[in-house]
Amino acid sequence: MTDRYAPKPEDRFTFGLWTVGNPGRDPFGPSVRPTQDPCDLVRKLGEIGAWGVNLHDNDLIPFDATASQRDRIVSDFQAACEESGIVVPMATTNLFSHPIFKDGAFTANDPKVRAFALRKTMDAIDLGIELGAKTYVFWGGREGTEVEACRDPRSAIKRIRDGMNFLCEYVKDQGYDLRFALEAKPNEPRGDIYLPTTGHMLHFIETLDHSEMVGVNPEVAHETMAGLSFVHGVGQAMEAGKLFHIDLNSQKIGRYDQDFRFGAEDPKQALLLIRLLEGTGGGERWQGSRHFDAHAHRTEDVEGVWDFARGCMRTYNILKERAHAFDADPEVKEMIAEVVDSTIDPLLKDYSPEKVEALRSLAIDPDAIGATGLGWERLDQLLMEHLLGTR
Ligand code: DIG
Ligand code: MN
Ligand code: MN
Repeated sequence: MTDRYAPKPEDRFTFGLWTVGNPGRDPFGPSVRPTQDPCDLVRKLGEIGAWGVNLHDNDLIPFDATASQRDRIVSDFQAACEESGIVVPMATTNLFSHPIFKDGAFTANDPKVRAFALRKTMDAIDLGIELGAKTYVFWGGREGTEVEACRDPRSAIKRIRDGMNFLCEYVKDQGYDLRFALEAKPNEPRGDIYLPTTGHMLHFIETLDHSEMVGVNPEVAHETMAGLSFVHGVGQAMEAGKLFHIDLNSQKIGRYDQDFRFGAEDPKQALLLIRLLEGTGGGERWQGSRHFDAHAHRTEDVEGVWDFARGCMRTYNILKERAHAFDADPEVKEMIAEVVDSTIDPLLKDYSPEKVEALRSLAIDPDAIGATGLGWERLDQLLMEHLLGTR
């Protein structure tokens, strides 16, 4: 019997090489799993039903590889992707591992570091294009401070803007079909990271020379670390037409960046997010990759990593079924139907002096309205019943 939750290509599930290849190292202990060959990872991703794989430049190409080594690695990787039916929708640059970036990449005080970051990113963009990527992520993991006096935060923002404007021009000059997606995180590995939330990124994007080619890559764990609603952040990005990519995982609030298996800690929030992405509650289905930027616990061996990967995709599809059922529920539809008032609605936008008069003459009884219950407790219980499979 076919498993209705099994991943299909049209689900567009993707994983980073760094996720399923995570060796289980953490700040308090060494790797617990062997380093995996990227081509083996791709073949296994194909086996378990993933659609695509994403990568940082150095997930595939060693930092000190020669040009000929690079070309052979790329050729072997492309062959593995081809034979596995795996695409590469997104690429990004590792601007956080090598010690040169220990005080930032685009924001570093040393112009030589900023120059090196630009050069490395251009090379990594070229690699992403060669592999077929259409989205390029920027996560500024080292763009931040512990010692705040080391640089003016205004200088840091200006340096990031200069770097983004330069790289947008590079992409346009090369004729690449590529969009940028900026990923926010409030802290870790730096004490404080610049542009810490998706909201900060959405504003920053509007200050760029080519803002039309730049969007956001919100991550569940990162917005949650900042104490924010991920659903609201994604909703704002979608409403602005700027949800260019998404990093799915799960997170307990008030912890380090846990990057747990999707839905593991927060199935209700995951269900509410899936309603947005799948459009069950309104709007179109979002067409981007369902990218899992997550990794297995350090307790796991290699087989446990693939249990983790299967779990990410399966949980998504189970919750997708619950989301469809919830938004098809007649009682839910009635409770959340848009309230339309043909007299008042036109008065609420598109100012005119006549509308001022009309608003002031409306008969509104604030006490009567204030005394009316909304019924959201019942609605939230219906969500829980669908989530728990009892309705
Ligand atoms: C961490 O959340 C970051 C890096 O793993 C990568 O640069 C980006 C792409 O998903 N997410
Ligand atoms: Mn991420
Ligand atoms: Mn993370």
